[in-house]
Amino acid sequence: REVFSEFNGETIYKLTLTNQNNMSISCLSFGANWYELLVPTKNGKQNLLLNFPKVEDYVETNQYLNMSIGRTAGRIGKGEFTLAGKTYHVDANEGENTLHGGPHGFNQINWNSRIEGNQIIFDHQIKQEDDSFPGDLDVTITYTLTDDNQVLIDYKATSNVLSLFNPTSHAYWNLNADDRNVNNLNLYLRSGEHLELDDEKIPTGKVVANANTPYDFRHLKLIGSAIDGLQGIPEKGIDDVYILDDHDDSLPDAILENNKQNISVEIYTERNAIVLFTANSFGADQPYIGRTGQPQVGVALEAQTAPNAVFDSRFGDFSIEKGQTKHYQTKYRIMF
Ligand code: G6D
Repeated sequence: REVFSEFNGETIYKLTLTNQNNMSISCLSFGANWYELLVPTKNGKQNLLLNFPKVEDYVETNQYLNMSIGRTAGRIGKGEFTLAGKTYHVDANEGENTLHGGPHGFNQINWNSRIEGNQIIFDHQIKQEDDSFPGDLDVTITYTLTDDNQVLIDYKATSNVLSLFNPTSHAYWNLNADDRNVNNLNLYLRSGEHLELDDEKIPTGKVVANANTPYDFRHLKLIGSAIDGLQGIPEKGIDDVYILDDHDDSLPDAILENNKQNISVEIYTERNAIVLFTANSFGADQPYIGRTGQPQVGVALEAQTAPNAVFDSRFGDFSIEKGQTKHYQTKYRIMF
């Protein structure tokens, strides 16, 4: 553990693990952020994630770059939801809606941090008065690096009242050694349908089949070819909730691949959705280390419970009972 910087009167730490294959991961205590994933290549080391030089950049650009997200990933329309017959309102941070845990989510916290063996461990108790969600939630986020080149992110929480817990990682990937965006990378998603969203990106409750649309990634396909097929939509890119096919532990739910360099990442999750976000409006004003800000500078693949489960139990359940401990894990298998 080393000091990364001072920010708002607090010390931000950088924590690093290296495995026997010379692959390493680093995290920042601010936002329990996945700062870097370095793999050895012929020409030195290559970072497969986007990152910024300063904590201030993470706060100011508002992209949740590689942040831990909670208490709830995605959007809660009007910040309103009902649990056991009682209606709750949480703080809004995108118009009237609550995105990624609201204005005081996991991404704003400087977490307690330590290294134990091959794990980086963050913990924090987030209180109702901090983020307006019901009750106090004790959260532990653990990053494990194994000697077979897997990174496991484990989210564990215990609540003192009935509340919500739907965490994710907002890691942005780019597997290119050069300054290209991700349009030349192949993507696979084990998903036959995605959610219809309204103008504010709130799920309407309808699902749309991916087959025969640019959204179809059931076979490895260039991200750029999907984007080309979407030029008619204002955003010119993808920011959508993919519903995963029935869970199977042995199958990757997502694969991102740079087939020229033989680098790929497989993602395994027991959650029912992955949000695919292709960084559509990112620009040159954003100071990525070693990369030019541009549309599709990176791609986020956010494993989570579908965000509309909060209204509609057909899409799952991310409530957490009083006294209950919930546990979620996402596995990233890196090949290089
Ligand atoms: C998520 O789906 C959302 C995007 O709309 C948002 O812009 C991004 O996080 C920061 O992927």
